[in-house]
Amino acid sequence: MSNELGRVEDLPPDYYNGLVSRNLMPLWPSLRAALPYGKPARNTQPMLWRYADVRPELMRAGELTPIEKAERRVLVLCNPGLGLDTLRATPTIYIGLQLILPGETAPNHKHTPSAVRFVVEGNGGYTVVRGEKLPMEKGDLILTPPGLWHQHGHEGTGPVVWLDALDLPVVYGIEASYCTEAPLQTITDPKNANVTRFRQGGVMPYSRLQRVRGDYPLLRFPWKEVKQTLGELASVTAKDEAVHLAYINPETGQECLPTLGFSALMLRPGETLKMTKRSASCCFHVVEGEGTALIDGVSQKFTEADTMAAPTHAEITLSNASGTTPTYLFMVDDAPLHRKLGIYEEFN
Ligand code: 1HN
Repeated sequence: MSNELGRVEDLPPDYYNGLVSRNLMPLWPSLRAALPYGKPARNTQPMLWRYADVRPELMRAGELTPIEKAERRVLVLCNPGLGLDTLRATPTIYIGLQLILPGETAPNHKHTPSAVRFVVEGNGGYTVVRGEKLPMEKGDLILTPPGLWHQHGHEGTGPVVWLDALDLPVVYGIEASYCTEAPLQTITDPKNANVTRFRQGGVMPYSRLQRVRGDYPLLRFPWKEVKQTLGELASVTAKDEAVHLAYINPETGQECLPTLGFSALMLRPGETLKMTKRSASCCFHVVEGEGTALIDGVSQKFTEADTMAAPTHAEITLSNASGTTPTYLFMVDDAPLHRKLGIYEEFN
């Protein structure tokens, strides 16, 4: 493989300018940048956003900007390596922290990007998705898949904050991002019915058997149940294996959204976990506990409600700071997109 491909400067200026005037470009001066050898070029920086830093700014947004002026009151976690104005935590993952105050409603809309909410703090928040009211308790994962109507509300006291994760960078990048607004939904399904129907792994309503609709049957994943399952999984997991649960579509057994994958990790007391190196980029959100993340040589201490980002092909080691209590992390990655593109890889 030649390291000395021709440069733009090697071409006669009139030839190069003539190409440009015809909207043409020679490939060879850009080939190595477009297709680096051995490993992709990455601009994404290993990042940590401390909730202690973000929370006061979010509360200030609550004072400065009424919900009517925001639709969604969100501060976006932007990776400086990717440019702040592109609203990306990683090349494919948008992460924001959203605040809703008591009595507020965020209008009903649907859009082409896939979204999830992961509840960070507060009580009384809810999201209505596809006519069903989904309670939002700390640690719950709520899906708002592409094309499903969703609106938010808050019936409690005190602020409610959740983390939004979207594949917006991907959908925007392919010029397919748009939304539609409509009046608030009428609630047509009993509260939490999706969780009741699909709560027990291995069984589901018989009527779904012959007609798997591929329509996102389960929309809410209560943290209480995920945490309990992690504890039980730990009791049958070898010391050198990760205690790691994937959030799935119970009808298909596959990831629950098309492009982004969601999972929960338990770091046992005293555990240091070297993650399998993968092609996918990812973000971590600390549900409970504290520890250290070493991402591509950058070490950062994390505590509850902090959020981290890691580039593609990253070396990641996570350590629990406690020798007595578990640390729990929620993880978002773009592995489903990598798999669909046929480029998903694991190394080591
Ligand atoms: C969105 O629909 C929500 O529904 C939050 O809460 C953040 C960021 C970009 C595009 C759509 C929401 C969003 C979003």
